[in-house]
Amino acid sequence: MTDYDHLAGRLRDRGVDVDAAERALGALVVETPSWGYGDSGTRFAVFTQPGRPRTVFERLDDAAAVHRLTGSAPAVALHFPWDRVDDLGELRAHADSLGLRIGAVNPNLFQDPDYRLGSVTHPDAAVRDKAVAHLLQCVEVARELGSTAQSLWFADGTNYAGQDDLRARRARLIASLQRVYEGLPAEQELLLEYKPYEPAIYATDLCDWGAALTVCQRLGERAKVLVDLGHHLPGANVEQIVALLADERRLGGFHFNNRKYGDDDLIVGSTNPWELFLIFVELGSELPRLTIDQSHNIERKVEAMTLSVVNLQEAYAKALLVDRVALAAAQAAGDVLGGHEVLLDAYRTDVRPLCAKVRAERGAAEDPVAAFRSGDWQERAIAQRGDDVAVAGWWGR
Ligand code: RM4
Ligand code: MN
Ligand code: MN
Repeated sequence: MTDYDHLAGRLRDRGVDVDAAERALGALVVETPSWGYGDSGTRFAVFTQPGRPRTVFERLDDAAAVHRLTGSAPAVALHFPWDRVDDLGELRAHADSLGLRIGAVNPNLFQDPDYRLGSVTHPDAAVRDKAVAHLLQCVEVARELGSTAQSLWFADGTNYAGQDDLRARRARLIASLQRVYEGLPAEQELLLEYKPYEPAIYATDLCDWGAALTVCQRLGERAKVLVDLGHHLPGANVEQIVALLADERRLGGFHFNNRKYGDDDLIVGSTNPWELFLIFVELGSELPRLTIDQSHNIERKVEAMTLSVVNLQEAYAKALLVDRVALAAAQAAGDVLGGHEVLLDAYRTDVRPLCAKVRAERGAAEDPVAAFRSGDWQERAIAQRGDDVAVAGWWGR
């Protein structure tokens, strides 16, 4: 008897609809980030890797490799101007040829020196106009690429009490975003990402889910909150935030990564797999946009991204096994640990054989990380692309 037969048999005995779980798992879509394939670093150094992609076309090639291995990563989120090309049609065609589509478009309002005091919140109207113009340009870029979301993160904030007026900044933020929202075609959503601190140290303009949600409510129903798992103060109950936003129909999506201390951007599921599982339990079968936002500085990019997608598949698979009927019954009966045990039972299930089967059925690898490690992807990338250290990474582009 194979591991899969053993697992499927046990699950069926427990009343799990294994076929339905496999169908749901097979439909999982994860967007990987173009910026997760190029060189990156800490604030102390950028680590260049031999064979890294030199252009957005090559970054898509790497994303396609992750999709081939995992079967769940058919979309790629782009960052502009880092991914700027002369011919967007050519970029879209390249994605098509690889079996990929373009995910969320991420504008960049945090590297231009003009944004020293903020972008959409800047005290000077001319700088705000410049920021809004970039955002509207990204709306057009998305339209041409067939993307359905603008994913916005602002570095805007202040470092010292008294540096600027907090309410005036909020008013400027809302007024600027209203201009963007008005220019948004019906098929696009506006996702607002919050973050408590960094680079602003005293007051970040979109510091938490409440700040983001209330701005979204002022904009309109296609404005939704994006939850980056690394953007909470220690101890925050992220799955509860997810429940609240989903209940308000304002959960726009995720930036998946994992943290131990700050916004660490480690591989999702590497430090807190229980939290990741609980988030998928909260989501149920209604999944919003799921994007990876990580910084792989010393690990090999394609391998790290592959492991990230596998970790998401396993967390989702476990969540699909939760006995919802038993959970509701325990909750209704006031059985404090009964519901907890239902969750533990699903979480402790070794779902790897089930994930392997679903991947194999989709033409992906049974064990994606092992397949990557035993293949010659890295060697071929080095042969084709060289290891020229002069290629700029994501800081420098
Ligand atoms: C931020 C945030 C954004 C990402 C930038 C580079 O901390 O997570 O999503 O675009 O980093
Ligand atoms: Mn993020
Ligand atoms: Mn971040």
